[in-house]
Amino acid sequence: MKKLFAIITIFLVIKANPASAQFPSDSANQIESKVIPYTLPDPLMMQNGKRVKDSIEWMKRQRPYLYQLFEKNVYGRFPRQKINAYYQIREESKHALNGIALRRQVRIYLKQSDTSVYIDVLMYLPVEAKGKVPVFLGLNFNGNAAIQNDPEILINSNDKVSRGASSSRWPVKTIIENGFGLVTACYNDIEIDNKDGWKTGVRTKLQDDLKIKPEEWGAIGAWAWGLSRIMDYLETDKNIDQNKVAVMGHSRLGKTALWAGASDLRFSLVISNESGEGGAALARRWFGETVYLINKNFPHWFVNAYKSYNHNVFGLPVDQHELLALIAPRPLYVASAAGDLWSDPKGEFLSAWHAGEVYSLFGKEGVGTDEMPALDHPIGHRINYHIRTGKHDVTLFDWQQYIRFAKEQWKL
Ligand code: GTR
Repeated sequence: MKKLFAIITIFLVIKANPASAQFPSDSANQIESKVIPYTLPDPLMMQNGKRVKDSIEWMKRQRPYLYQLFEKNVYGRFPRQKINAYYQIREESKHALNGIALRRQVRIYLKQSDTSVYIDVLMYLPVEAKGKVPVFLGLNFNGNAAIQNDPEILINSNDKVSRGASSSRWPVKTIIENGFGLVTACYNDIEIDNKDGWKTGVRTKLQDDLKIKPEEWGAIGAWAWGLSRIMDYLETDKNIDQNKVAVMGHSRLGKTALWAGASDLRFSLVISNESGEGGAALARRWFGETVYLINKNFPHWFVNAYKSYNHNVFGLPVDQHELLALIAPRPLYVASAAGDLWSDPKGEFLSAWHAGEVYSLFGKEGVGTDEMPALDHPIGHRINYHIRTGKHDVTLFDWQQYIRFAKEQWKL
C-alpha cells in the first residue's frame, strides 16, 4: 500500500513539472546551454486554485502562506517570543574617523540570567547630522574590528582580531559622507558558523526563552533573528531614523538579510549582495551551487526539511523569487558579480524579475525588464539589479549603488 502511494506521488510530482527531469544535483553546472527547463511556482496562485487579486489579499492570505512554507521547508521557524534584552553603551565618541563620525558601541544582552549571550554592535553615524539618520545595517564575518582600521573598536572573544582587514567591504567614510550611518555586528556573536555552532549559540542558549528547539531553525534563521534584535535596539536609539533601516548582507549573510527582510517588516529596504543559492538565486535553475551542495557543505544553515529536496528540487513548494516577493512592496536591491558563477547571476536576476509580479499588485514596478543588463549598469525601479565586473566580494561600486538606491527610494 505504502509503495503504491509512493509511486502515485512520484507520478504526480513528475506530472506537475512536465519539463523536468531532475538535474544532477551533485554537480555545479556552469554552462548556460545545459540548464534544464523548469517551471517556477506561481507566487500569486493560492491554495484554493484562485489567483491573488490585489495587494490586500496578498498581505492577508498569500504572503503568510508562502512565508510559512519557507519556514517549514527552508529556514525553519522564526521565533516570535519576546525576550528581555537590555543594552549597555560601552563606548562613544564624537571624534571618530577624523571627526566626521559619531561612534557608538553597544552590547545587546539577550538573556537576563546569562551575560555570555550578547551581540556587540558597532555604529558610525554622521556627526553633523541634524535629526535622526537613515542607516545600513549588516552583519560582518570577522568581527567589528575588521571593518575599519580604528583602534577604538572593541574586540570580543568571538572576533578574529585583524583590524581593518575587511575595510574594503565597508566604505564607512563614503557612507557617512552621504548622510547615512552604518550599524554592524559580527554574526559569530549570534552563532558560530560551523556545524557545531548551534551548541554554543542562541539556538541552544535561548531555546527556553524563545520556546524553540535548536533543530527547529538553522544558523541563517538565527542570524536573521539577531538582526531583528539589533533593530529592537535601533528603535530605542535617539539618533536613528527607525523608518529608514536598510538591511544588507553579502553571500551567506545576503541570504540572511533576505530572510530577515521577509521576517521583519521593520526593515524598510533590503539588499542582497551575491547571496546565491538559498538567497536570491532560483533553486530550480541548474547553474552554480545546488540545494544538495549547499546542504552537504553547510548542513547547519537551513532546517532539516530542506535536505529532503537535495535531489528533488522540483518538488520544493517554493522557489527563491517568492522569498524576494515577501519583501514587497519595500525597496529591494539584488546584486551579482560576473566572476561569481557559483551564485548564478542570471538566476539571481530572473528571481528579481519574477518577484516583480507581486510588486505590481502594489502599483510598483520591479526591475522592469526580463533581459539582463550589461555589466556595471544598474537597472530597475522598486527592485534594482546589477551585475558588476569582478569576483565574489563587496566593493565600493556595490555600495555606491546601494547609497544611490536608498536616496532615491527614501527621497533623501
Ligand atoms: C560559499 C557558499 C555560498 C556562499 C558563500 C559565502 O561557499 O557555497 O552559498 O554563501 O560561501 O557565504 O561566502
